[in-house]
Amino acid sequence: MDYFVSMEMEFGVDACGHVSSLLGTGSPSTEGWLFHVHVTLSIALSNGLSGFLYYEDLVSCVTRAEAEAVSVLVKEAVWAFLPDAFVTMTGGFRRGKKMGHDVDFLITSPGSTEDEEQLLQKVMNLWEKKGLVLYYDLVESTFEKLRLPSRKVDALDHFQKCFLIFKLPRQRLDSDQPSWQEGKTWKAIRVDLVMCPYERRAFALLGWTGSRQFERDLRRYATHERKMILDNHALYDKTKRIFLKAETEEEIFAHLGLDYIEPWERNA
Ligand code: TTP
Repeated sequence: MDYFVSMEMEFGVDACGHVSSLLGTGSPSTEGWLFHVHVTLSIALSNGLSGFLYYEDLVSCVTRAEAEAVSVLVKEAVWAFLPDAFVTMTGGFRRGKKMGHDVDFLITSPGSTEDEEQLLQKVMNLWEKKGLVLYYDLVESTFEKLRLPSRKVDALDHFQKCFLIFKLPRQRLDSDQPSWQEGKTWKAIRVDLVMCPYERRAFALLGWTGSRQFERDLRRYATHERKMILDNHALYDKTKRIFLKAETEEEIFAHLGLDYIEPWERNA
C-alpha cells in the first residue's frame, strides 16, 4: 500500500479509494496491476479528480453492447491503415462477461513491421480529428525476440500499447443503456489497445484474455509441473532450452500437456 500512501501525499487525494472504484478488481500487491493503477490514476489526476469530468462514466461498468460498439469503431480505424490486421476483443468480454471496467483489444498483422509500429499513433490521430478520444497514453514497445519469458507470474509485457479514454457517441448504440445519464450524447470508456508481433499472437491472446488469477495459476503450473516458463510473449522449455512455437492458444495448452480450456472457462 506504500504506493497509494505516496500518491496520497503527492496529490492529496484518497488514491486507493478512487482507483478501486475505477478499477473494481485486482490485488494491489502485483506489479502489473500497479502499472494499470498508475495509468488509471494518471488519467484521473491529469483531468483533476475533484471535478473529474468522466468519473461517473468510468465508475459505471461497461456493458457488452457498449464494448461491441467500441469494437466496431476500433476495427474501422485499424483497417483504414492496416487492412490485413486481426483485431480481437480480449479481457473479461472474451471470457463471456456481460460487464467490464474497460475494453481490451489485441491487434496483430502478418504485414510489414514498419506499418505496425505507426498504427496506434495513426489511430489516435484519426480519433482526435473525429473527436473520439478524450485522453491517451501511448507506451512504446520494449519487446526483444530473444528475451527469455519472465519468471514473475505478474510481470508486465513489452508490447506497444495505448491506454485511452474513448468517447463513445450514443448514436453508435442500438438500444438505451441503463448507465447513461439523461440527455448525454456520449460516454467515456476506458480502452486498452495492444499491438503484438504476428508470431507472438497466441501468447499475447492467452495473456490478455485473463483472468489474472487464471494466468497466474497457468504460469505456476508451467513452472512447477512442466519446467517451462510462460508469459505474454513466449513459452520456454527449460529442460530442452528451446522456445516452443504456437500459432493458437490450443497449441500452447498442448505444449503444457493440458486439455484446451475455453475462454469462458477461465473466469477463475
Ligand atoms: P483487465 O482488462 O484489467 O481485466 P478484465 O478484462 O479481466 O476484467 P474487468 O475489465 O472486468 O476489470 O485485463 C485483462 C487481462 O489482461 C488480465 O487477465 C491481465 C491481462 N493484462 C496483461 O497481460 N497486461 C497488462 O498490462 C494488463 C493491464 C492486463
